[in-house]
Amino acid sequence: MDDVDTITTSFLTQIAEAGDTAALEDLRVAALGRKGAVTGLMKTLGQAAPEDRKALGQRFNQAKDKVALALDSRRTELDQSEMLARLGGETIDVTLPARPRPDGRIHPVSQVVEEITAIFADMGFAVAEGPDIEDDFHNFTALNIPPEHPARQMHDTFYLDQEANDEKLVMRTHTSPVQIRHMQSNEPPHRIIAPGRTYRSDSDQTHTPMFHQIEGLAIDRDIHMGHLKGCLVDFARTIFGIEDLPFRFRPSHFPFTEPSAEMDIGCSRVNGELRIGGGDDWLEILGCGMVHPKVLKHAGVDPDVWQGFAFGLGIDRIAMLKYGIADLRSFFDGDVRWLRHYGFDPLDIPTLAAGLAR
Ligand code: 2U9
Repeated sequence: MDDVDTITTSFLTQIAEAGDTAALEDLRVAALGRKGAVTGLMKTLGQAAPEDRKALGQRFNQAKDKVALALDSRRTELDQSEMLARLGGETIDVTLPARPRPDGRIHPVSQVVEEITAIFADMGFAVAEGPDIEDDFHNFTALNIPPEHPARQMHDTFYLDQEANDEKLVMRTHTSPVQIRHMQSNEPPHRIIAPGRTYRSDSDQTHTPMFHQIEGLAIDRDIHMGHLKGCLVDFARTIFGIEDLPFRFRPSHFPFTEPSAEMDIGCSRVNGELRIGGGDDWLEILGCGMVHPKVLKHAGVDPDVWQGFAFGLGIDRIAMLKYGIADLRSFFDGDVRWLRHYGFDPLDIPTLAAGLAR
């Protein structure tokens, strides 16, 4: 036996006897590693006579392949027996209680959307949605806010570079375009609410560039201010959980409604702390009115046959009032500690039957 056979046989024996995968790895390094014995054989080729090199090279390669194959098959055997040993030794106690998992919390804005949606759903309103990026017509003109109307400046609009019909696209400044689109593609009567994100270039303790609104629309042949008042008073009393909540409607002006009003609820301010309910103070919570005939016409609805009311309110403001959160900007900081404190149990789904006030 020459060197090649001796080295090969020795490794094959040791590999067959290797007791675990760690010992096998040591053998692999000792044989095929950079400084291994089989690798070392290859390095001697340069010193052999040129006419012997081809045959020697073939023998070395065969030796290397044999050792590599033996390593592979022994590894498969050892892996399998190590796994069987582990499985035999391990037990799972299925009677152990599950480890508690931290559950997520519902953001106050989402909670209030759910609550408001539940209230209006019980009155027969469906939820409608639309795009956050709008064209000039749906955000302004259809709502009786023509170009150069001062209300356009008041909206602090974010304009995009892209255009449609030679007008810059905008981030919607209110959810009103959702109602326009709904009327354009559905036949009256309409009873919808449109909750969603809205955008205005404004930022302080009570304004953020993105905020949330819910608007509502009820259109039928004979809807009047009495229906508006009934729905909105019922809404305010349910959302704040106060059955005899005082309210008043003040005349106002919006381009899209005529007549227009703002609704206040009774409150008191004790040592700077706001309390909703009785008292001698008033707090504005929403704007509303009868939809302007021009708006109906723009949306393809005949104002001689159909009429109705609309309203709009800021969701974030309602959440701040209802849950005593002072700074609107904290809503959108994404701080999980804040969410753990102000957030809601995901399993606590609001319904009117369950009573909304907690
Ligand atoms: C259509 C027709 C009329 C929606 C309305 C208001 C009054 C209103 C503000 C409340 C607080 C916006 O978030 S806020 O700043 N909104 O006062 N919104 S009436 O009127 C509509 C909407 C759609 C087709």
